[in-house]
Amino acid sequence: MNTTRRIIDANANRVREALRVLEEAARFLIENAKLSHELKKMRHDFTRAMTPFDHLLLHRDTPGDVGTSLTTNAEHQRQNTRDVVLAAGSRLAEALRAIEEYAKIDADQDKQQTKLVLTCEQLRYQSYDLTKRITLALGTADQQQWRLCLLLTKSLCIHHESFDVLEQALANGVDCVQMREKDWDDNALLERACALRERINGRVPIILNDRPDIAKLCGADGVHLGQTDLPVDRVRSLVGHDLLLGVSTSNLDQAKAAKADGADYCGVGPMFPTTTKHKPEIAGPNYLREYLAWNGLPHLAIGGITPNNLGELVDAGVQGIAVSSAVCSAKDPGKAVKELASQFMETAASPRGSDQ
Ligand code: TZP
Ligand code: MG
Repeated sequence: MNTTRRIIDANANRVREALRVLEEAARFLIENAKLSHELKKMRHDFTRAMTPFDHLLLHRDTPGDVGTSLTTNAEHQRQNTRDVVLAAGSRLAEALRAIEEYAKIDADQDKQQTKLVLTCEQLRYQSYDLTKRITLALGTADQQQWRLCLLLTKSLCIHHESFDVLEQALANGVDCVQMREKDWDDNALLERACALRERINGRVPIILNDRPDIAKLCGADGVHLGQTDLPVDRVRSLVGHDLLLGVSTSNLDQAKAAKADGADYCGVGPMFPTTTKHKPEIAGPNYLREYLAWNGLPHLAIGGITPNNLGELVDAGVQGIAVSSAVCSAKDPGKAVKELASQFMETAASPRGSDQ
């Protein structure tokens, strides 16, 4: 019947369009080769199943379609890339289901039709899973480029109580705090994280080093993972979009992998020798330059940064830094933050040497 064929043709177009939207997200937004490949394969599987029905084009009657002028406001509005992906994912599943249902009519008399029904059913299940994986890999919707992140470690605060260091840092321009405590008991970590979150009280985001569980339990804004911590994609599926996810990287391959797996920002370093963390190899400002040319995710340059060596990073175009000992162990943490901020904040938005 012509009407059924028109329905299948219209929905086949929806499937192809929606798959394209998802493929572009996997390829260009998250640069994830595996997801791109899976979507491409879905598109090919669908095309193959539809080939015997190519003649359906003859039943197309767009001017006579009463549905083309029916749009809703929701169709014209997307808040962010996640909304785009969710809308495409729903459209894909709906269109596959519509083909599946209408192709069932008289399918027992037509092998190709039965095959189309089964393929659409399989693709629909795949579409649920892929849409979820793409939205997760897109990360949180509010990725930010912070300027000055304080890595707060209690034992490094040798001249002042750590909350005094925190207050002085906040008063002088720190716009993000990462709690970094190694080898603490879990209950002590949680207690400290809760106390820190209470003290910060929403003034800036708080990120937990290493531990997504503690981050969730204390209501932190994010978690920061190293290369040997839990895998980024697994943590992303564990925490969904509730937590910002940062990843330490020392080369561009690691940064690209972090992005493909759902990271929101990268630590980029170490820039200089540091005693805070054992790092036999220094990535250095060259890696920062490479990272900035890639332009993939917000960054925090890290490792041995002090007011004395920050200039080289500013020259390279750095937009955000994370510091620990230069502030925690300073005699005057407020002054240290001010010295970092003064040479950096005014140029962070437009790198030195640029005339914008
Ligand atoms: N990751 C790379 S270097 C580093 C971390 C956590 C240490 C940063 O501390 P500091 O004292 O600013 O060098
Ligand atoms: Mg770690």
